Amino acid sequence: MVSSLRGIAELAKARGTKTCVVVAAEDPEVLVAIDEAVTYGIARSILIGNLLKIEQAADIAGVDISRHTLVEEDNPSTAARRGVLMVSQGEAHLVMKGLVSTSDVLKAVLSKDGGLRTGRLLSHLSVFEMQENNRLVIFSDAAMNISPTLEEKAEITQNAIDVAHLLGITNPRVAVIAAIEYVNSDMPATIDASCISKMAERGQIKGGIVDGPLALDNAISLESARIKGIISPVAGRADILIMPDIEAGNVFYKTLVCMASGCCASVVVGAKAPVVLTSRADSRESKFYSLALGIALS
Ligand code: COD
Repeated sequence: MVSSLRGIAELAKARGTKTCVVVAAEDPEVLVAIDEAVTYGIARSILIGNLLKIEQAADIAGVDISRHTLVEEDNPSTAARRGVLMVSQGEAHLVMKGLVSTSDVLKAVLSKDGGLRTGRLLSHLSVFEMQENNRLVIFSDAAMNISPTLEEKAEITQNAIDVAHLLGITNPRVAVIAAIEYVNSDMPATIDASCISKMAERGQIKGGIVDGPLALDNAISLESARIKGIISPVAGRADILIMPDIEAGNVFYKTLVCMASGCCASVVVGAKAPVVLTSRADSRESKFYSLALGIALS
């Protein structure tokens, strides 16, 4: 079982070198991450973007650009579409976002023409280390599905469970998060959470132990769960946190990164290939581990 972000990089290494296409690659921090992945032996790279700006960014980053294949495309959203098309045509195994908006990349991925649709729901997930417990926790969705319906939450949950399996977490404990741990009809997230929990009991979601609603504290802290008297196979020991909507997911993500110096690996799953979406706020380490996660899953 993988229990650290370093372990994700080792898993990627064990899976062999993969070709990653970086779209709008004129970003020094992204170049550092892809260059490190090349050095670590997990990636070959294709950089699409404005070549002059890529060279300038490489100078700033201290990256030797001769180790990377370059493709000229000045317009960032066209670069996103070209990069996604290369993955859909089998020329690369995964795509990583550079200096282009998240929604431009996601729109290219969702395009019926040259995109990476599979018929499944695509969802964003992040993996972070709980250092005191020496284990990984996955949370979803911080960046793609804005206000998921009950059915979409079920698919987000299934996607996260499938990734947990690939990380060797065989029967992950899933907490469906709300503000409180009781069903309250004034809080729709609590109703969805209890339905997701029942759907898993009935086999509509497979491969994990799902419980909710749980509040964040009693999902991850055994002490909080004990104080509240919650009897649950998940409370206090969740491997996966399913967030009620993008606001909760994104605020949780940014809180970890900006206020708790957390390091996360993040990727969009459910498409034909992983899509690595990092945000400007992410550290270099987070960008590298996101790439490693994408490679491990591709
Ligand atoms: N999985 C599979 N198919 C999808 C998904 C999904 N998650 N989302 C939309 N689709 C399909 C729809 O069924 C439809 O066929 C087509 O894609 C277009 O659907 P729309 O019109 O709802 O989608 P768009 O193009 O308007 O928006 C999709 C985005 C993913 C771009 C949108 O949901 C979005 O902007 N999400 C938030 C992205 C963001 O800003 N994140 C930043 C946070 S840091």
